[in-house]
Amino acid sequence: MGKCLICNSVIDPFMSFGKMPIANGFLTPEQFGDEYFFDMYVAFCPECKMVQLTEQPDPEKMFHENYAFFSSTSSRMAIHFKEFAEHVKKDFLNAADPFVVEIGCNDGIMLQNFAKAGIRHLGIEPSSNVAKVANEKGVRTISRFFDANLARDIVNEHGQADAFLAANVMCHISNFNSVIEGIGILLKPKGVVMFEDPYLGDVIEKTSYDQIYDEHVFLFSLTSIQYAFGRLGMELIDIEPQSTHGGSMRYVIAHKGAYPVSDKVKSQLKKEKELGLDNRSTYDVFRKNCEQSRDSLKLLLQEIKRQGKQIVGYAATSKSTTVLNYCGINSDLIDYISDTTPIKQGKFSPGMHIPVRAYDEFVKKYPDYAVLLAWNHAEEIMAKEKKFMESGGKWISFVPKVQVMK
Ligand code: DWN
Ligand code: SAH
Repeated sequence: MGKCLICNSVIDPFMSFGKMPIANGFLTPEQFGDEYFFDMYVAFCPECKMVQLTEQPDPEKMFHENYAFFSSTSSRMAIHFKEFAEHVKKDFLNAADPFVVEIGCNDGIMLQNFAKAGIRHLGIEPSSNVAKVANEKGVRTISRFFDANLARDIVNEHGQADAFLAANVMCHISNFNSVIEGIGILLKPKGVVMFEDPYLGDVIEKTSYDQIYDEHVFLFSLTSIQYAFGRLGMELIDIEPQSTHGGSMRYVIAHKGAYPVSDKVKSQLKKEKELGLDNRSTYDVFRKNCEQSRDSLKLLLQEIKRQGKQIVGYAATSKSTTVLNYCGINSDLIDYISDTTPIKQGKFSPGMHIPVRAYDEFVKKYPDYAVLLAWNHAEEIMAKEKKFMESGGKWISFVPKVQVMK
């Protein structure tokens, strides 16, 4: 039993993933002995319907000067954020000398588009190594955690914002009420908030349980977002569903009464009811689906290994930390994980300690099978790995179901 991070109601976990390490905590053998683990329980709040972890490691343990995820590792995501920025510029920045704030701007993948256009902007990025890359690109970035106090400082120094943007970060922040309060302070009366995160509806439909890990303290739906912002004087006015990261939802929010509410909000809220996102029993079914997925993935890998074939992992994603640890997949089954991020290479995966190797190794000698740990980037990866498939290599996927891909 714990308390809901949004409305303080009593919440009861519907599922445990067991002990989990820091998802992006790639480590060296000397560090194996004091690796940090926490109990990963997931709960559904019967009052405000927010799906959440009951325990999250301290933010400083996850986001720091050695943060291992660099947004610009995906060229498809660079295009996505360019389009996002174009949309904001065209439809929401009509004021003279507009000001754009983005939290979790990482290496500047989105804000670079505003910087290049000479638009006044500010990135808030606590992981100082990725913030440094953003600054080097000409993206003005400060290395702080966003909350209501920081919002006041920003208003004092720069004035209020026309647009508040965030991608794959709002769901990372456990003091969410302080973030909403901060947005209320920071945003001009007619300003807009646009943020996107993996969508709970997709996670439930696809059994993509790997979207749950330390950084992802919340899985949002329209129902829970409407509640969380509504209680602090703001309003969900529109949505823009996205195909990125396996199915995401972009929420458009403003001060209450500033804009009309789109019909899309109403019809998606109705869909959420039909999907049962407001109902505890949905999460009991989800847990059973996760258990089934876990058992069949492990069986499939064991069977392939028995045939004497080589299996590697493709992309040392944060999500893979959940899959590998929950399923108990270690280097007996997966020889190594190929990844393009220099800071991860030569290290070992969190918890299961599978070696992470440079992408060159994968290309030099293609394995028999590759587990598609970045299934959310399947399109981008399939397009560049034609030779692997021509050499007879096969993909193993586990979302939306466990299978050897044809
Ligand atoms: O929410 C988050 C999302 C946006 O990014 C963060 N909490 C952390 C991170 O999650 P992830 O690590 O699961 O993200 P991706 O984008 O699914 O995976 C990135 C990793 O995959 C990087 O280590 C690079 C690697 N990769 C690769 O080796 N080859 C990625 C692609 C596209 C490739 O072709
Ligand atoms: N927006 C990027 C990065 C997502 S990863 C993308 O979509 O690819 C999440 C990022 O949020 C990390 O870079 C992390 O350092 C940052 N972050 C975590 N907590 C934060 C907070 N309280 N305020 C601002 N950024 C935060």
